[in-house]
Amino acid sequence: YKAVEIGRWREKVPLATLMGAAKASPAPRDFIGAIKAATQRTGKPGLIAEVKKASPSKGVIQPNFDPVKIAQAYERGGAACLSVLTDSKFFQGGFENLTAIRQAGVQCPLLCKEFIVEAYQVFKARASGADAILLIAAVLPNSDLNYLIKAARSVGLQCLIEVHTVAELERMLRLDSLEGCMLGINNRDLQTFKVDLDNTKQIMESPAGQQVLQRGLIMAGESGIFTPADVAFVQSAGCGAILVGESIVKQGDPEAAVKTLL
Ligand code: IGP
Repeated sequence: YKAVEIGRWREKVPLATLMGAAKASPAPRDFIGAIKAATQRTGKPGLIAEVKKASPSKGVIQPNFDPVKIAQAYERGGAACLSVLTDSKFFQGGFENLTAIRQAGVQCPLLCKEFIVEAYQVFKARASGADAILLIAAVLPNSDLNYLIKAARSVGLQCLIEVHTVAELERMLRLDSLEGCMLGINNRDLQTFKVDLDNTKQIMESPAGQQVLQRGLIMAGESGIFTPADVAFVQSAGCGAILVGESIVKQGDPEAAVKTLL
């Protein structure tokens, strides 16, 4: 995260123009509601399927990357929501993928997967067709999080707030308001890139993890989920959602790959 160049997304479009475009774009869809509905239907964690071409740890995962085709296949397979990587520097993604997927008529709510540190990116996400944004606890103090959550709410976006440790989760539970927010535990250590699903279990067993469930907040298990056994593991830990990229992107048939996790 240290490598994130603050401000590199500042483009020629003035903030006021972008805010106008964000407010004028079609009404956002209920991301968290779609996850809850999927769980009611299947009894399993709602799947957020990630449209991902490459990653810093694995390099190019999907050489013949067609974001719209992958998104449509995920939707046909029964994904509740999609996550679209817009970060170009580390993940070879783009905001144009978000727009293209939305314009192709995909109905699943869309998460903008970006390293968001300022409100400009929040409005850019909404203007590009996102229904929710990712906020990463490790890179943001609570004052910034409170501000970015408010900016998101002002244009109807929901937030997925990502943590990696119990201490971060405790800090998130002290935010002004988690209205319109869900949480996620990233099982990948972003310093070492090591994945350990046990991280989800340990955090959910902590008092902060129990508070998440008592407050009726949805927790997503993120990263390193490959098999139905992995899904069952994070579900038994208390996750109501899963965020999966690599294991379903890598398959020749993403629609079938999604079905194996539902
Ligand atoms: C998906 P995986 O191991 O299934 O491809 O992981 C997702 O969790 C991962 O891409 C991710 C991520 C992030 C990417 C989680 N948090 C923050 C970029 C930024």
